[in-house]
Amino acid sequence: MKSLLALGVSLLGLTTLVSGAAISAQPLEKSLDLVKKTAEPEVIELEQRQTSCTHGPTNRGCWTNGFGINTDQYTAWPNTGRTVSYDISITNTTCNPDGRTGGARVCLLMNNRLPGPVITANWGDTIRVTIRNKMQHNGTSIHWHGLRQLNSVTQDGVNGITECALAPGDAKTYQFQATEYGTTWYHSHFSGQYGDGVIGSMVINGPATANYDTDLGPYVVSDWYYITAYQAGYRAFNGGRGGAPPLPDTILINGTNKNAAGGGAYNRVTLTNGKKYRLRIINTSIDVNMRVSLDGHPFQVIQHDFVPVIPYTTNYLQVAIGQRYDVIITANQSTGNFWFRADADGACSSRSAIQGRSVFTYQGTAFADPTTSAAANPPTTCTNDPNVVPKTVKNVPSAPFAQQAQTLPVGFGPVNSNGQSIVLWTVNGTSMIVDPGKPTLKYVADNTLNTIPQSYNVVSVSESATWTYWVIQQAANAPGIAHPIHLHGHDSYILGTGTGTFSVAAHMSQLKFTNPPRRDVAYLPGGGWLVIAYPTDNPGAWLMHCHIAFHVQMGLSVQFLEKKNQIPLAPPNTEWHNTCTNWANYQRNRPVYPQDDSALKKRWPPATDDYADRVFGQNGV
Ligand SMILES: *[C@@H]1O[C@H](CO)[C@@H](O)[C@H](O)[C@H]1NC(C)=O
Ligand SMILES: *[C@@H]1O[C@H](CO)[C@@H](O)[C@H](O)[C@H]1NC(C)=O
Ligand SMILES: *[C@@H]1O[C@H](CO)[C@@H](O)[C@H](O)[C@H]1NC(C)=O
Ligand SMILES: *[C@@H]1O[C@H](CO)[C@@H](O)[C@H](O)[C@H]1NC(C)=O
Ligand SMILES: *[C@@H]1O[C@H](CO)[C@@H](O)[C@H](O)[C@H]1NC(C)=O
Ligand SMILES: *[C@@H]1O[C@H](CO)[C@@H](O)[C@H](O)[C@H]1NC(C)=O
Ligand SMILES: [Cu+2]
Repeated sequence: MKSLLALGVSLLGLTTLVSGAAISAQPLEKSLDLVKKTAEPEVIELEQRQTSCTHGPTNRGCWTNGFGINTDQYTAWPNTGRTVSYDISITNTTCNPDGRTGGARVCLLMNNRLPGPVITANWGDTIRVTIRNKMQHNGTSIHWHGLRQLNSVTQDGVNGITECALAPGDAKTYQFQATEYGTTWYHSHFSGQYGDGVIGSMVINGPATANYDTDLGPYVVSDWYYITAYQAGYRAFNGGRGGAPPLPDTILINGTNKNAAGGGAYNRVTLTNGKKYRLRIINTSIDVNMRVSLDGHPFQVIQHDFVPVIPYTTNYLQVAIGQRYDVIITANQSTGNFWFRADADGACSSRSAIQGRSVFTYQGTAFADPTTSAAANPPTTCTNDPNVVPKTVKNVPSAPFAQQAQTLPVGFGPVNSNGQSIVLWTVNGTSMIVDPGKPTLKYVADNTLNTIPQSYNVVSVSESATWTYWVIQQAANAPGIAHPIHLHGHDSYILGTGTGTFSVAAHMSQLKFTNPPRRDVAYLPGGGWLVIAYPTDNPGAWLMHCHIAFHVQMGLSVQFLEKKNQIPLAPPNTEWHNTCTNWANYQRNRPVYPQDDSALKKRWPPATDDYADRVFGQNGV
């Protein structure tokens, strides 16, 4: 790389230079027309602004002055000064997305839509969303999946960790900057609520690693149950009526599908010959990992999660819950109807044979059910795409690994809960249970972290280390299920995965420290290990959990406490504190439903079977 001075770039106005390994937490000033790049934490380079380029179909790599596909999103972003605002109400209503004969069921929807509204912003914009809890009997909190929330942990939306749940009737305005670009979703983090419909997609426009003509927008692929997520969640608990989670009934694509009896409708997309389309695939399932393909049209992958990648082509994508793939489809055929397929992925322990279908039709062709076939050789193992190369090269120091890496075993088995032995998921021996009315950040604010319950499963990240390294290990007693592990506050640098038990002696040489894949959801293979790293540059309490909703309800979570003395807390007497007062008042009025899971379990099992019948009774299951 050329040096800054050789490029003749003025340093005037440059107030924040990153020094040492700590990556700057300060957004650049608006007047600062420079892009900072951190190839190695120790090396800071500055690139000249890209002046003569206009973002468009043939020039997707550039964005705006000084910012493009070569910008390191972790350290630089445009400060647009623009705010996009949304007002979203969550209501308790009914819906029947695949028109099944049994009729509608209870759904919890955002602005009465499934999925909820698409939030659209440009890279660097401020996103402001007012969330109104208009449900009668549930709290809520909304998480902006994958957004780093750099120095804004109070906006991460995890009740019991970063905020108090919003009581029925309460509202909160979340505000944060889109420091990264790409595709994501937002969803409730209150118990299993998102599975009943409290999800929406988010598009943050920015540069891309390959050109395309048209952005088709988000394509939300999700499993769906004819019972509610709470009913399914109840059955998933050992001691419930079954043991294993129930199977979903169908897969919805952008909120719709046909049902087995032929009712309902397929989602439809129209293509024009000769054009290239960007499709933003998002898996918002609660239980099912998906295998996604479009007959006759390979996918060119340009980005996964918020990480742009060197483009590569594949017929099939394995999409874990919470993961996103931005792909380009080339409409190289002149006529026809083609199946888009989203099937439960047997290779990733998804046991159901359910299928999601939608139809891509060429302009000029009459719409009909396609007769096309899927590509040969679907993947047979569940992987993290080890060959994916992030566009922005980021290397992880390997020297501290052996000494600093710590192991977090993921277990399944009896734990003692209120004197009873019940079967739950654990991380390092603890099944997480938090109190939605007493978040970790409250303990931080009150300086009472020494009294935080063990069930909060707080793990401290070293204050002095610039990188932190974690071995997530399936414990010997764990069933051979792959878990999509989601980290808040950071992208995981995926150093490696494997089967058996990880050891430095046996596996160090297999780890990838040079530009490893990065993303915010990574598979922990069944009977194996996942090794991740991340830079300790974002003070906060960051949840890391399995994104299978039943597993998070059953405690498969840990929280990393990072730089606890530098966490930006909400000032006194602000909305953040009011929501806690409102939640406490709601609890005093004896809510209809007691907390019976991680909140993300206080009381288990339900006192009597009546409780279960009350829950199950409501939809005539
Ligand atoms: C939604 O409404 C149903 C009755 O239609 C009720 O049983 C249930 O408790 C309500 N759920 C929430 C979260 O308000
Ligand atoms: C949320 O509401 C559902 C009914 O819609 C109920 O089954 C569940 O127990 C409620 N959970 C809490 C913690 O309020
Ligand atoms: C999916 O639905 C959203 C609206 O909810 C729309 O903006 C988007 O374009 C749709 N995706 C496709 C690929 O049609
Ligand atoms: C969504 O993720 C779940 C769990 O990781 C997976 O089982 C399912 O196959 C995925 N669905 C799609 C359409 O990718
Ligand atoms: C379109 O492209 C795909 C993948 O490159 C190829 O398999 C197919 O034969 C092409 N179809 C036509 C009509 O050219
Ligand atoms: C895991 O639990 C053990 C036993 O309680 C404890 O000594 C260890 O510090 C924990 N590991 C981490 C990373 O917190
Ligand atoms: Cu899991």
